[in-house]
Amino acid sequence: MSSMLEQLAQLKVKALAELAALATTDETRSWYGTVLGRKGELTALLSGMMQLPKEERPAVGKLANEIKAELEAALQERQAAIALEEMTQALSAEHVDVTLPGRRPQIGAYHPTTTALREIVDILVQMGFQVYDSREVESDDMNFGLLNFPPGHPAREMQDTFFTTNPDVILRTHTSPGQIRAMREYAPEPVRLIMPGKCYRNEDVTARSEMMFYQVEGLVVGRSITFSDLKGVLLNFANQMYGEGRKIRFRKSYFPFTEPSVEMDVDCILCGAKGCRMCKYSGWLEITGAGMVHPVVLRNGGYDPAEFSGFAFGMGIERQAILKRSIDDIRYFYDNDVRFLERIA
Ligand code: FA5
Repeated sequence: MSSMLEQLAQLKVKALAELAALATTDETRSWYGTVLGRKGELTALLSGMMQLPKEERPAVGKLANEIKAELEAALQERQAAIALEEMTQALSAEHVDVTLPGRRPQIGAYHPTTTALREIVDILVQMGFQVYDSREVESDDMNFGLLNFPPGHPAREMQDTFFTTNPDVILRTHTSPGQIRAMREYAPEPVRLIMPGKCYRNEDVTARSEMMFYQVEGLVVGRSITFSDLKGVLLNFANQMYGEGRKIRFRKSYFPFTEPSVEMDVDCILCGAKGCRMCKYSGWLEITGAGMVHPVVLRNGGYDPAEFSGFAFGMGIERQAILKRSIDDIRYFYDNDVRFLERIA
């Protein structure tokens, strides 16, 4: 009998020592299984009780009950202490220091190209132009041939082209091929369209020139459209885009698809035409190429030049964003350096 009582006492000491070393709630659960559970050490020990003489059994049973109650109480106490410890740790891990300076959320902003594009499109839409979506991948014919650039014509070299392995498939060098596509879709109805989009030129990238840039093409075809209409539209555009009272001037130019061809300048918005770095001390900023649609192009688009006339213009978007927001290098636009976008927003 003494050995059974001793074993119980030893079990208690060992179990209490183990319990004291536990650190987590999970560990206390497995301790319960090992010591007090149905297949635990206490049950295993008591299974030998039937071999004891009858008179010894009550004392062993009593001690076993006491130990069980004691261990259960010790377990509860330990679990409560561990739960408290775990909660304290969790709270300090999630601790919020209200004295720390706040983190400013980053506010998104439009890319300067998007802003300029929207501004330009809005002005022209308000004048009655409709947006026509043309394609970026073009045939040589659409980009050049039908726009009156004969094969081998030196004017093709004004726009260095990105070719594909198929010599007839190129990336458009300007938005002007949209003129042919739009005319072929609408002829013989009059049209008043703008075509914004990306263009690609195999050029050396400099502060003023990118390989990929945006243009907005304008095209008006109808009966008795004159150069005065072109002038009125561009003057109105300049006043809305760059402020009332702007002066504009036309310089003669050359494009195979317009005749006559011009470049339109606006008086320098930065220096009031006195001369500065931005206008290269000329007092004028170049805004767009333009002209009266060439009769050959009208015919290629499906209009009879004896009955119809029209004007077209093609303006660069980044260069206008540069003018309006005093950005000094076009390369910032597509470098994807977020510091530029934050500064310019
Ligand atoms: C043209 O592309 C003609 N298609 C414009 C036109 C349309 C004339 C309709 C007449 C009638 P040009 O090559 O000059 O012309 O380009 C027009 C504008 O696109 C330029 O003034 C400039 O603002 C912009 N541009 C041209 N090349 C680049 C480049 N590499 N990087 C950034 N902008 C460019």
